[in-house]
Amino acid sequence: MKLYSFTGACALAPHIALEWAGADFELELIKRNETREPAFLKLNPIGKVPVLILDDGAIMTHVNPILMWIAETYPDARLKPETKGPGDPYPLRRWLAEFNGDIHPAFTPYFLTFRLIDDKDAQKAVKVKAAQEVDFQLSVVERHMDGRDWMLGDQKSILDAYLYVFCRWAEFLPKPLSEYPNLAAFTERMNADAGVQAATKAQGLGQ
Ligand SMILES: N[C@@H](CCC(=O)N[C@@H](CS)C(=O)NCC(=O)O)C(=O)O
Repeated sequence: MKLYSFTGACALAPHIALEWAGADFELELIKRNETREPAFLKLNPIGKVPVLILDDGAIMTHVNPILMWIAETYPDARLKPETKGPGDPYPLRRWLAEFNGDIHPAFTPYFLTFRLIDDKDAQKAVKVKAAQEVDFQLSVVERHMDGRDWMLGDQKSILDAYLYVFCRWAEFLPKPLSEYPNLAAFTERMNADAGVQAATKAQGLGQ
């Protein structure tokens, strides 16, 4: 099995989940601009990591289905609560949707402003607005984490791997992570985790 990522990208979330699962996998660390090269576009036509190539050659893309696949393939790692009925577990599904559909895209205009507009002053203005939107979205998670160690309470799950990526990205924004005390404490907990340490080291990231 092979996971494609570039340093610090959202693919760090499935990378951490694979570590937590004890999966046998290989990391293919590429450069961000390689995601638009023809060879990569054959794997994922939208030019984005993560891409997970399974041992039978099947290709999986997008953070959420990859995270769910890991949690379901390695049930002993208990990376998601048991499914007891239709739509269950709702909190997991709700937060996966919010992370991938709202918080993750809120960062994009901040980091990839050059894709939206050429003018440098306009880029600065877009970044100000984008940072405000990230703050609005992250504050929801900050309030949710009040009194919780992990997104789902006391059980670590695939959501925590994804949230950790946002906390790392937030360090690049004007409002320091220390102004989100619950998220800062969560980041410290994650930094102390062996699986997180293995993934960040493999991606060439410091802590
Ligand atoms: N909806 C996609 C979003 C993935 C995504 O935004 N990937 C970013 C890294 S965090 C990427 O590869 N960007 C490369 C680019 O846009 O050039 C998913 O869930 O995987």
